[in-house]
Amino acid sequence: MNRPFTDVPQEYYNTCITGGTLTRLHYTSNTYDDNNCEIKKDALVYLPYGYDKTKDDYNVFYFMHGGGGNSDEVFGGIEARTDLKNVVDNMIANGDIEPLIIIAPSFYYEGTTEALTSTKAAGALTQNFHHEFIKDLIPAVENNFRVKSGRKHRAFGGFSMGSEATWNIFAKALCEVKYFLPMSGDCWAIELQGGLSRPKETVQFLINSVINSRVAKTDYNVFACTGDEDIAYNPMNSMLNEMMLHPDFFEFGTDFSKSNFVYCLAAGGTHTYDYCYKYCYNALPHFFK
Ligand code: FER
Repeated sequence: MNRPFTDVPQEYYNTCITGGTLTRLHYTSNTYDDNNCEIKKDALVYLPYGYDKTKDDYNVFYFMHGGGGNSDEVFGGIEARTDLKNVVDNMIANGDIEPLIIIAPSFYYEGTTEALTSTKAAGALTQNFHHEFIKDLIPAVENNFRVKSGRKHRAFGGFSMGSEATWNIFAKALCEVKYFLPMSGDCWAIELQGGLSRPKETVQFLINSVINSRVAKTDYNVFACTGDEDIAYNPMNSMLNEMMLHPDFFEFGTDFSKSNFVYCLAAGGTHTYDYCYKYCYNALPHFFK
């Protein structure tokens, strides 16, 4: 029942003549912890080709980086030094997806120290990110860009620790987001790599979150990706296998026509952004339908 993984066509890595632009969004947030400290945050923003010429409102994909990263990481800064922008530009140009806005925020903030090197400490930040997402980031995006409002126009995805952040947004902000793209990372709500060590409790935590949010099974879609040579393969695969035992909440299929959950496994896929961008190529055409 896994969805076959498709590689990105080689020409999608080339510069696209109808490319979008990157800009930066600055906003104010809070640590939302005992320090209750105001913090300055920023996100890198991808605006599709033609954004300045249309009056259209767009769907939004929130894309979280992995451990040790920052808001520049997934696009390679405003200069677009990674492959992501070319891949998305070409997907839009070829009609694989509708033009969309991509927001690359960060779960770190200035003053972050040990969480930059400790994944356990980073996990505390990914599990706190929903406060900032709901209270500050979504409003800042909606105040500054022409985006469609409402959960069916929002997707959240991320790589590695950004995948952990994605499971947390699924658990804590399901009322704000319909589409999820966890890539190469399990949910650490119970403990570090709990998808492997405590799959039953981890999945029960996610089920309880769905029940508490009162969102119907037909109203959330998860496209989970990893590779069989990825360091996150065992934790994520163990967790997804446990999820398959709960079709009342997670019904696996090869697309979202009759199911709400897709597991896309790349043979030879490693724990790298190269594969992460390929997962975006596989997933994004299934969102915002
Ligand atoms: C995982 C394996 C590795 C995972 C995260 C990592 C959230 C992160 C590794 C790193 O940042 O070095 O299953 O899930």
